[in-house]
Amino acid sequence: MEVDLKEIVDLLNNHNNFYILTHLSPDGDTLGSAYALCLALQKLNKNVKVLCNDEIPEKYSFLYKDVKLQNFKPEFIISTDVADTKLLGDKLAIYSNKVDLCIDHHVLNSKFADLWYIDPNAAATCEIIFSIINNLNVEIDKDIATCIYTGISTDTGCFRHINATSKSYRIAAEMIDHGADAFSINRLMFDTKTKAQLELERLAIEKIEFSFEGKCAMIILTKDELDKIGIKDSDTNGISSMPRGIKGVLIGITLREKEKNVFKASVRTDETIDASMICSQFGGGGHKCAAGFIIQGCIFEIKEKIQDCIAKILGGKA
Ligand SMILES: [Mn+2]
Repeated sequence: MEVDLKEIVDLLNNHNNFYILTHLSPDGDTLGSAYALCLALQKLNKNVKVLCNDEIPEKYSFLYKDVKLQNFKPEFIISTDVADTKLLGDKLAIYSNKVDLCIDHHVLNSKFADLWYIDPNAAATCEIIFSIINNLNVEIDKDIATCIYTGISTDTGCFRHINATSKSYRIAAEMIDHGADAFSINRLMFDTKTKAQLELERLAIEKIEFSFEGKCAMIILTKDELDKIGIKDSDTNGISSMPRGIKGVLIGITLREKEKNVFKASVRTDETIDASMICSQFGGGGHKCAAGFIIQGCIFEIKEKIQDCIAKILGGKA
């Protein structure tokens, strides 16, 4: 059942022990949302714990440095920025049918929870969390502001993606007023890379393939190649936007082999093409210009399937 902000506030006020679930391969928005809400609820003297299937990459550690670690039995389970139970991962799968409230901004949210609040117009789930915290009458301090700013900035690609609205900027500006250090956050999120990430970029440039008269660019990276660089999977997200950034490219795709014959695809598109529609045909989803899916099989067949799908959109032959 759909709920509004007022109902969410009542639910939060009327419970005391919360788990907040985040999605696989956690990003700034799922973590920023979860920890902002966690900090706000802890200010109201509630017990809160944030859970993630995967180890949280070191670069996000500033988000939770002041979160209190508490042990308790959950009575109310929330998910933030999770579009489907598949994205909870194996370890959190036990909560799949136990989520009480889902807070999200993905258009194709599968409405798996008992209650949900989904706003596809929000650039980041953190924008929704901002409204919730305001309605809870919790004062936004530096730590909460840092979490909310990080989620909005990362989900908008530092305010450059099509989803960034004047509201995104306004909330971000307010977070800066509350102490969020925009310079340091953005430097860490966008302008800091490891040597392994640089090696990955070098490899990605070498392996880029163009098709459909330069309108499609695809990068396929095998597990062997990624292992050779010694890069952690959580550090590979940065290259997803690379193919789409090339002049004339309308659809950019990166395929990374996570385990033998299992590929994670990231699709980035021009605003005239719906990336989430492409990905939904392969059982995935996401946003209009940025989406993804997981696909299993021989890489040549996978490539062919993807190209057939793209041929329908761009017309012509690969
Ligand atoms: Mn998000």
